[in-house]
Amino acid sequence: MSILEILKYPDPFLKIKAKPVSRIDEETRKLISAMIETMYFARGIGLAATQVGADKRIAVLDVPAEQRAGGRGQGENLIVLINPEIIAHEGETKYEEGCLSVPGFTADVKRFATVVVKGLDKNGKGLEINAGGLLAIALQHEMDHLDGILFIDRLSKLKRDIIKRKIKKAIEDEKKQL
Ligand code: GNR
Ligand code: NI
Repeated sequence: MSILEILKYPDPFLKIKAKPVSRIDEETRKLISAMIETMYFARGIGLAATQVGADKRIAVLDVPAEQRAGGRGQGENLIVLINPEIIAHEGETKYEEGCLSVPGFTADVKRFATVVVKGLDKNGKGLEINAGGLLAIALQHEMDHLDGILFIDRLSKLKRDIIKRKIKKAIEDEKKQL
């Protein structure tokens, strides 16, 4: 059991392009378990290894299926993705995104509406996911993290500058309170 610290913008580690995983060893398996626990603890629908300071192309996701009474429990939709790649995409969609590394801020981000993602599962077995809706968005958001890209980097320069200024101000205000 271990909850990892989630790095926050503007931590420079969030800008690195993570390295592919070549072998799923004990250390990698431990990292994956800790990422899953951390994602649930932080109530996120996804988490990328770079957000917890690990230079590896690994993402975990649990996007709830259609919200319904007595909806599914934790773990039902858990996805562990190693070395993910988008091999096909269609259309365009906009969604108000948030990020555990940019707490307290959201913005509309343009993404592909559907994606086909291939990668490896936690056992190193090939995996292909056909996704639309929020899962497609979350997959693109997590894969961006593995390339050092945050959702705020996907905004127009004007919107990006405004949100970055707001974030800086929030960080400064927080410091003053200490
Ligand atoms: O928990 C999260 N919610 C979310 C909502 C809309 C679009 C993307 C996300 S991902 C985010 C968790 C996170 O920061 N993963 O990197
Ligand atoms: Ni994020």
